[in-house]
Amino acid sequence: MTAQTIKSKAAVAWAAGQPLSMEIVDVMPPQKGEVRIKMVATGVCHTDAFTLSGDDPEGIFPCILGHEGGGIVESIGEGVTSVQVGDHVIPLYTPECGECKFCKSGKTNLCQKIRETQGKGLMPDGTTRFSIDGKDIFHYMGTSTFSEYTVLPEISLAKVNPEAPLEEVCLLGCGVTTGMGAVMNTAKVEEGATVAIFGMGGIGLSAVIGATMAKAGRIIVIDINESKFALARKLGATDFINPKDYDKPIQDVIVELTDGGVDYSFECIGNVNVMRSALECCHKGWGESVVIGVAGAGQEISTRPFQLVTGRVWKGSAFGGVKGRTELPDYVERYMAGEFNLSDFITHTMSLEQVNEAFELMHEGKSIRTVIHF
Ligand code: NAD
Ligand code: AHE
Ligand code: ZN
Ligand code: ZN
Repeated sequence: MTAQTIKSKAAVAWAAGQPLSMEIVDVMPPQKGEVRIKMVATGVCHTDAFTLSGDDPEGIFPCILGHEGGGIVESIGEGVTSVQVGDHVIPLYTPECGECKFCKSGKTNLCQKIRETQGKGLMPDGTTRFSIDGKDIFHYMGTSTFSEYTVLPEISLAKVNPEAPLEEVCLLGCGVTTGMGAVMNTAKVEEGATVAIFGMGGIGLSAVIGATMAKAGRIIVIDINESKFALARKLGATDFINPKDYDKPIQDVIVELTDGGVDYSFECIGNVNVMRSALECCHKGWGESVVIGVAGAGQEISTRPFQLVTGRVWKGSAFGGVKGRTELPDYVERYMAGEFNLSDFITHTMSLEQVNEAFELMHEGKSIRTVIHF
């Protein structure tokens, strides 16, 4: 049967800086190469709040935010072969077409096949599938998971084990994969290494899991909110630093504590000053710092070039360097095999109607992840 336009409950961001508004939106059927999914659950990531704040140069309104979801295929468009109705899927804000220069390079997960239209809040054909009373509503990160139904390109879906609880593995759609992947794929932390992780939100805590799995010797975590340290300790962190306890740059504290600096550091906050500290706490000659946090429009990082001349390396990581279609299903399998836990991260669950509360909890530092159940 040909799919029809359906009505869907969605949290719409009408403008930057305003709370999301519950609306009934029209969701068009999936077009050629597209898939419509019914959302089961979605996490709320700091990046959703970042874009809503107006700091994202690519923020475009009105839109439907959300990019950390898990859902079930409801209908498929012409030519779709890799998923079928009923499949369990995780939406990918970093797609994997397998045929672009980036996918074929073997050097990056940053598929560029649809990056231009995705950044403009549009499907690959340059139009949107969401509307209210005929007015277009834009997509977000190609995913828009704060909607009961959403449409994505086929290349933006990872098909996962149907036995995996989507209410938990949705976190692999962004936060947990990002932190673990940055440690294991981007930095390739080795056994015995000393690691510093700045920011103990969902991303930083996932980096702690990655570092523990990599058998890092020392895992130093840094946060200004000490309530985050208990979970970090449970996940394997060994040293805990609150920068507010010191009256000198935190990089100096870490260099003293580690006989010259750490082997690897990760910035999981989005603060350009902390990015500098993260680089400068690295060991001379070999220390590597990975930027994960997303900084606002117009912000820039700086350091003395001498820091790089003397062997420190500054890198970045998006979605943990993970190729979504070919590699994410295995993260789900590893979760199913008990290699890591996701429920520790889920401090709150709520309905879509309560999504603004999820943002408040995040801003107050009271949540790690809120998961919205549909
Ligand atoms: P979060 O808000 O849950 O956590 C941030 C943590 O940083 C909090 O615990 C907070 O107390 C701490 N913090 C804030 N300022 C600090 C400071 N000056 N010093 C030390 N700690 C400080 O956020 P999250 O969801 O974990 O996301 C973290 C960052 O990662 C955000 O910038 C987000 O946009 C970004 N992100 C990037 C990717 C990627 O692919 N690169 C993916 C997901 C999220
Ligand atoms: N749109 C912003 C940058 C936002 C950004 O860096 N996004 C990360 C994912 S954050 C997920 O929580 C990312 O993957 N970036 C790679 C990409 O291609 O967008 C800006 O500054 O314009
Ligand atoms: Zn995210
Ligand atoms: Zn590609």
